[in-house]
Amino acid sequence: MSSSGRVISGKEVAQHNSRESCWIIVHGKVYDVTEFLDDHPGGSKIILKYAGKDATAEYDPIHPPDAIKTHLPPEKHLGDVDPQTVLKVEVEVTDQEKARMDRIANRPSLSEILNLHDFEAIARAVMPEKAWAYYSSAADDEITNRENHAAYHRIWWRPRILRDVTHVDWSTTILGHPSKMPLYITATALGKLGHPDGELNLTKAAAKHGVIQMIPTLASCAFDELVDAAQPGQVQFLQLYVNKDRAITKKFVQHAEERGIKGLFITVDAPQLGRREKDMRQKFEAEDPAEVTGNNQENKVDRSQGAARAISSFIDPGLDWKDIPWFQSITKMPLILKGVQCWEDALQAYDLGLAGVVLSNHGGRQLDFSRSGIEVLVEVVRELRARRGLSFPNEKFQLFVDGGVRRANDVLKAVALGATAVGVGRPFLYAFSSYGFEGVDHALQILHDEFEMNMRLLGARTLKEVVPEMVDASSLQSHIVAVPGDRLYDSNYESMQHARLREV
Ligand code: PPY
Repeated sequence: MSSSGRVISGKEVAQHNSRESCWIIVHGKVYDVTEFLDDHPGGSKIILKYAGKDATAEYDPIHPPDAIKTHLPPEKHLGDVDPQTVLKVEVEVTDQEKARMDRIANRPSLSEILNLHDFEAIARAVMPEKAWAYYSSAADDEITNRENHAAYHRIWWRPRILRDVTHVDWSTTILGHPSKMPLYITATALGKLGHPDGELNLTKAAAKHGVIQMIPTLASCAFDELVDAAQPGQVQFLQLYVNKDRAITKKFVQHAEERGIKGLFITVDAPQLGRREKDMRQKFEAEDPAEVTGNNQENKVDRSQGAARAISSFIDPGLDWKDIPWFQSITKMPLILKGVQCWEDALQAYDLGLAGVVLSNHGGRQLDFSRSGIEVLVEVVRELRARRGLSFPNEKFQLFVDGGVRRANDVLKAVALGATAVGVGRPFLYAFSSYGFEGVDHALQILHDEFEMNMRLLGARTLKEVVPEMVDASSLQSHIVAVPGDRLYDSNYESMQHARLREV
């Protein structure tokens, strides 16, 4: 792509280190970003920090690999840098960073990690603060985020006894494709914030355990890299953020179909990004203190920008039901709406001939006080049965749930209530952020073991025997019942913080 194929010395690049002339190096290529500075969704300041230098390490986790190629005209691609001559960016290792390195060295061995909560506790201790803030943050007061998990506490089992459970099998099919468990790895953005291999960790672990990975639009790894890394026959889905420029979306969707993606999950709950204050505060506190004093409020700091908001401007808030036929005209992949939150919308999706819906509130990251997916599931099953005579799980119109799942026990409750499968997101992020591929591998093994035990204790030999009669969900819609607290979950929950006085 470099316009000239020219080799440029690091010394020459280093001279272009100002707002007037700003060159940066990413993956050995030199780019002139001077005219792009004010258009950068993350602000100009961060680019200027790397002006004249190699920005690869900062760039990688938060940009899709082809972002520069897409956004910078070819004439701004100046050529290749001579690797011998690149100035190393001196990164000061703070005491805080040293302490984090110590914590990484002192991680427990994987054999001491007994459940998915454990990964979260370790991830919180070892991840860079910004990355932790981005992954863990949720909307407003994070009520929905916590409710997603708490809702499972209002469902209790009615197990059956004296059934021969020597052999138990919790495998299933999702959109017609085999899955070893009734769960899939749902889409979560910016995997390289947590680990240098990003979403590749998930691709590899999904292959090993026979589960399906949903590739996110905003993966840190390139889409093709994730597809190329799949084993022959490995099934992958794609999550789609719809671009304001429909030509871009069309190209992406059709490319995905050509590459063998087996289901398109269109995100419908994020016309605007939710307000994730943990993420926002991180960014805010990382700014130059001189600019955020009470005396200098000329809005030099854009307080609205967490990591996520910075890159969300391409998403189309104009997406509408009337776009659905267009999607149906550009692809034969099954279409699923991800982020449905009431039966009326689920019914409309069914009537339009879609393949299913994900009952989800985006991990509590969008509208606070949205109900949990598992609560919405009950009303969707009830109304679609009453109005269209459907029974669930249903091959033709599949219901998925995500949010708050930490144990196979949670997953099986959703299956009993009619879900085909459940999406799990953050726990896998925490698993690879703390232990890379082996972490995700271990997380899936834990879930495997939990499924085996729970199936036996429930008296269910296959998922067909995990039926509505096996659960008491009569309190699910009541938001005030007292149940024992989940200490593991609660102790991982990091309270939001108020704004703080400056240190004097
Ligand atoms: C999220 O953060 O909740 C996402 O879905 C990913 C994302 C990241 C950045 C912009 C928009 C969405």
